[in-house]
Amino acid sequence: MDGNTRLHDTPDWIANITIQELENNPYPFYERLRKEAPVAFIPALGLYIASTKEACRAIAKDGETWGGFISPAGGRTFGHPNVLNVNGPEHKELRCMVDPALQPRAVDGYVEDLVRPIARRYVEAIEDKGAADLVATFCEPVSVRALGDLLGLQSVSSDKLREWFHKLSVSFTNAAVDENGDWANPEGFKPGDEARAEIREVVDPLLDNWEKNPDDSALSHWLHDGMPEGKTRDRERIYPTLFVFLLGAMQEPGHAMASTIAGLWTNPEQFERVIDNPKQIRRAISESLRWTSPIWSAVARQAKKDTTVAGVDLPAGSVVMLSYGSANHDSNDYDAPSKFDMDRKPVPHIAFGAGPHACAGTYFASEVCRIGLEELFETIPNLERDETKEIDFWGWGFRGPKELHAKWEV
Ligand code: V55
Repeated sequence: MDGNTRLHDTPDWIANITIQELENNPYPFYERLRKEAPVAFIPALGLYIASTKEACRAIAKDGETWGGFISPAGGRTFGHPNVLNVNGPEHKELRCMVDPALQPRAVDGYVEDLVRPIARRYVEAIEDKGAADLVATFCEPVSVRALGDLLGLQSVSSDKLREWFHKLSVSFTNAAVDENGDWANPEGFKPGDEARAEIREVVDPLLDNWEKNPDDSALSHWLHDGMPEGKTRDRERIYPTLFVFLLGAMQEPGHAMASTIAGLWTNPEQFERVIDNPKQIRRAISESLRWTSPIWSAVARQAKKDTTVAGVDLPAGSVVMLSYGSANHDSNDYDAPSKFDMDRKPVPHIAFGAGPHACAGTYFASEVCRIGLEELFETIPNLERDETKEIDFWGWGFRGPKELHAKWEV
């Protein structure tokens, strides 16, 4: 690590924070950060964190000063170049590769036919059971199957896709460094290494086929779009971004659906209203993304030049993590931010980021959640929380309920 730590007088409460504490419950620490140190150097991470809405938004939107950057553990997990950590023409090329299938107009053309049958299939599998963990039986399977089928991974089972995002996530969030800046848990990257090797084994033959026989799947387009006649995109330019997708884009719509249900369970009147009026599902999802942002603290930026944010001087090269889950609890923007309240004043959240690296899947993910929850609530309108089981939210990089136990009369 560089000498960053020495430039800063880090108070004990910041110096002693551990990633485990943040993963269990990041909110108390961040509440203090927002008040006392909106941009703070965190020795356990070897980088800065921005925690307020204002600081996160200012950094994310200023593509002149700030380049997309991936956390060291993220870079170790995905490899280079991936869409999160390139800028300028290289970023443009990768966004031109991933964006077409995710444009709202394109999504509107296929999303009903893609997602509704998937959601129906998974809800039918639990409908007669009277009880289920909705994370494992519904939210995650719908999330991975929707994107899996869009990409062209129909031959990969939902359980395998869930295993992949889980392993990549373990590796991505293995962010702790020791006092020398070396990995605190090098073996924590093994699950990601395993997943990457298996993904390549499974996807290489699919790419072989799409090279000769292009079809409508998104991955076939990733190979062919924007390439000169007779050429396909080099796989080494595809895989790192595919790993990004197979983690966040697979996992987060599931987190969002689960958090929406959990949020509604904290507010029975609003839950009932949403069940009775499915049009309100969109608003419930939007409030849930603010309330428990699925990508809680997983993106970063690097300063291209010396700059100052929230009164903190940041030399060129400084890396700042944007903790959107904290920004979305900023009391400057939201009254009682820890309350789920879909009737609150609609101040836009920043769960999908902002600026040049704003989420490519904003619309697709929201539609997957909407259709999934429409099918679930329509088929099981008497869905209730199983009060005998705790709801444990977990995660700092990515956050959502680990399990969600529901019951209903059959
Ligand atoms: C991010 C997104 C990802 C991912 C890791 O925005 C980090 C941050 C869309 O996937 O896999």
